[in-house]
Amino acid sequence: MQSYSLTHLPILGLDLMKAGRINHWAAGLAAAALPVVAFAQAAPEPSRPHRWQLNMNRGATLISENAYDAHMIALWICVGIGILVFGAMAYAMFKFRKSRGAVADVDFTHSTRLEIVWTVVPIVLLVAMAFPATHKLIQMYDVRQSEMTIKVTGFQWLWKYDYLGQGVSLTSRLKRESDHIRQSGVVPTMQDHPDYLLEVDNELVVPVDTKIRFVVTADDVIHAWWVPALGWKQDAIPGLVNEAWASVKTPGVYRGQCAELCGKDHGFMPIVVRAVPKAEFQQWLASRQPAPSAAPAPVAADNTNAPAANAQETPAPAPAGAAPNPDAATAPVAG
Ligand SMILES: [Cu+2]
Repeated sequence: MQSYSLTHLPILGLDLMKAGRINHWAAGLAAAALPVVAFAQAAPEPSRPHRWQLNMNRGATLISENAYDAHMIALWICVGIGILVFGAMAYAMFKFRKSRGAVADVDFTHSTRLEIVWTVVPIVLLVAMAFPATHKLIQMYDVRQSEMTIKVTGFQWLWKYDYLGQGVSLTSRLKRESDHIRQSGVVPTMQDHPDYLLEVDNELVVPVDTKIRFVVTADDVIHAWWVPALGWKQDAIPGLVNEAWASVKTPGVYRGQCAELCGKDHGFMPIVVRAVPKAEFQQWLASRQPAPSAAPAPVAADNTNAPAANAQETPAPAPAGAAPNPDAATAPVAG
């Protein structure tokens, strides 16, 4: 019998539930400490967290950088306010302490001048922060002039990606290796499996420096498509199409997860985005596309026409309403 809870945080490299299952405090603590060690040694991925990292990542898109900048502006304003307020308190407590003969002013009621100051200053600060924040929010939702569109569909418990207008579709689900590890009872180490629960069979390949519009929906329950390095999280809701966009600046691998509790395998539907140079992307896309219509009798125009080497990697799109993948349905029972 498998339970699920928010203690599944594989994005942090921790599967606390699995650690708890072996009923051993020391092993649990070791499992929690290992990711920290391993992150420092693992191969560089642009958005991979590193040891003692305190701040958020800058991410790989304009939107994520906007979010980072807004966060830093607010942070430094807060630091300034903190220094002023705690400085004034410390000064007052030291300067006007009782041992130096200070006497409390019991007649003081209010100061109009001070009240104006502490009303106007926060207003100015809020307005000063609201202008750039609004500008960035508007930019975030502006999908005009997109160069391509990818449709993301959430299923229990995998993702389907359609490169709209390109004739390319693929499904992307937790890599079998991660599945086997989690069902074997073995506690995976970050040295052996640095991307445990964050690897998929088919990665979402995208070109860099290309404005990509994502339309996000779901087939069964509400999921959410979230890759932190892209700077946004979008709900995937059956019957609704949400949208967002990304233009990845740096080639690399960016990992994410479903971010909406969507059932017992919610913690096991990772997302892997591989951003590659444009030329490489065109090559990849061509290799996935249906064979060119040299033959005058095209049969079904789907990816079953793709070259055999790739057809093997591309599972058939999950039919709506049916269990999307027999493995997905049976795997957890075994565990
Ligand atoms: Cu989900």
